[in-house]
Amino acid sequence: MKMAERLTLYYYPGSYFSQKALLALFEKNLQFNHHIIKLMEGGHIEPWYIKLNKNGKVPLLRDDETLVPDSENIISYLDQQFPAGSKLVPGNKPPEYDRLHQLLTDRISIQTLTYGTFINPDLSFSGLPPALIQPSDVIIGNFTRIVEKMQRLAEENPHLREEYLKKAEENKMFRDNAANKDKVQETLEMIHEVLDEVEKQLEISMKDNPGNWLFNKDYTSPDITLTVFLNRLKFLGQTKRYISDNKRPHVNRYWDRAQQRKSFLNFMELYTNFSKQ
Ligand SMILES: N[C@@H](CCC(=O)N[C@@H](CS)C(=O)NCC(=O)O)C(=O)O
Repeated sequence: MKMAERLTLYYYPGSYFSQKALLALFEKNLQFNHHIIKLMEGGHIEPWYIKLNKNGKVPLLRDDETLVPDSENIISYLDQQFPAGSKLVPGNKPPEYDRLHQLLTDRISIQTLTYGTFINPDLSFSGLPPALIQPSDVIIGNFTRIVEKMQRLAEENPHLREEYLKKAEENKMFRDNAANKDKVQETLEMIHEVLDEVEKQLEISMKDNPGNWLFNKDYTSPDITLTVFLNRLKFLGQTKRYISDNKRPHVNRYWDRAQQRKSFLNFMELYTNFSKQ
């Protein structure tokens, strides 16, 4: 079976967690079918998709009959199934690997960071790209509409009722946190703490070799998370709040290098082509 027929990624190019799965596929040089799930149009809450992934989230990987939800699971799955290409999850984990990985994946709410900056554009350090600026009541209204749609779908699909009601509650929370300016500022502060830890680790790693990634010469799963995170900061006009030649110089150099990595360039090409459509 050709690989392009074997693997399918259900994703949205602008979605943070989808971007992690895409980078992993590109790191592994894998061909895959692209199934775009349009989040803004509620593609992720269509009953057929909820049946495949009861969390109603992207990304989701299908490998023939196997369904793998969640970006971290997808990265581990690809690493086990396709040993060629970068080794994304090392057998012998370097010191600090687990602690830093957890910090990068769990500490910051990406929803509060992203939608919080959209709803409070004055909190963007260098400003949002004009195309992304919308009145905050429109953004909050879009959330409210999708919550109402989830509640309606719960009534229309009794066998998926629990899944839809759980999603409705979660999305209300995303909306309320993003609309709460204090919460967004708290999140922006927390990023300083996370990046301080990253800076310390990179200083150690890059002392051995300036071309090293987070832990050594290998670009692993936490590097994927860090790259996608730094890209999200850039997208939101937040990079200069945290990094420059004088602020966390190791993270700054890392980010310059990460943007030149082939997997990132592949991702950017895909993202740019999609945005042009
Ligand atoms: N832990 C999951 C999180 C996935 C996630 O939150 N995806 C977002 C897009 S970036 C989503 O599908 N949001 C829609 C929703 O929660 O209703 C992962 O790592 O894949």
